[in-house]
Amino acid sequence: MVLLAEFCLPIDLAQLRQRFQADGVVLVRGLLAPDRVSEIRRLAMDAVAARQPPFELEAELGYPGAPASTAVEGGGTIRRLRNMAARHSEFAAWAGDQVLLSMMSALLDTPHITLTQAHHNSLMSKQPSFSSDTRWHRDVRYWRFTRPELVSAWLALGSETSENGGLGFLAGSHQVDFPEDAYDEREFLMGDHPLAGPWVARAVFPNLQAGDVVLFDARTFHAASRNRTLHTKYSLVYSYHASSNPPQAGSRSASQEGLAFNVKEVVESAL
Ligand SMILES: O=C(O)CCC(=O)C(=O)O
Repeated sequence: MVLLAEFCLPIDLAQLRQRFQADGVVLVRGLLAPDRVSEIRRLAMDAVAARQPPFELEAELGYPGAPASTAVEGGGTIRRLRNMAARHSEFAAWAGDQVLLSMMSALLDTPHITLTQAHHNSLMSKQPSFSSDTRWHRDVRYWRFTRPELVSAWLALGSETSENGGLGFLAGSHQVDFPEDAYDEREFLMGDHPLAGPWVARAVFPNLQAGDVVLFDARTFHAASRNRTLHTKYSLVYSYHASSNPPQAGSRSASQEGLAFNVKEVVESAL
């Protein structure tokens, strides 16, 4: 069975970088302390319940399992809240967490990194009854940066499994170019394509606990099913890029200014 490379505190950044370069995905266990995770989860649940914009509805995206339109039962189900880092100091603190930023800096190979606000800066709320299946895709399919080099940090705010729609990954797929006919009309990778099939057969769906973080390259294929439990799954996902890798002018990726960090300064001020 294929497993993701796992790390725990204190992180060996050289090892982390080596495994990340090879697999395009690594798992860090227990990165965020339980009290901070609980507070983020509480605030996130309040924000979903209060339907604070901006957000995206399941029905707007229309993935398999989503309500057919916003007018039918469940049509108002929120899939994700956007612009999380700007919503509350707790969310901002996680975006600027010095351990997280140190890892990002090692993976992106620069102390000057930027958190996008145009894409994954989201609270994913996968709700029972009306959530959907997200088929195999890589995030750079939708994003337009000078180079396709971004890293996402997926923070579990509770338990994540295949049952409640936890993410699965194709480790090593960040280095693979599949032919055009391996994708369907919505640009999802088709698991029954002869070149994609062997990759999908080796998919890894890690079980996560609150405070675990998956770091994955924006080129790494990932997927998730709908939530088949009775409880909403909450996850907070942020994506970072080197500040020297700006979004392409005029693209959606450039629609909002990112939040820039100098990781050396962040680490020094935490000492
Ligand atoms: O939670 C999911 O269904 C998948 C989320 C995801 O992969 C994405 O938004 O890019």
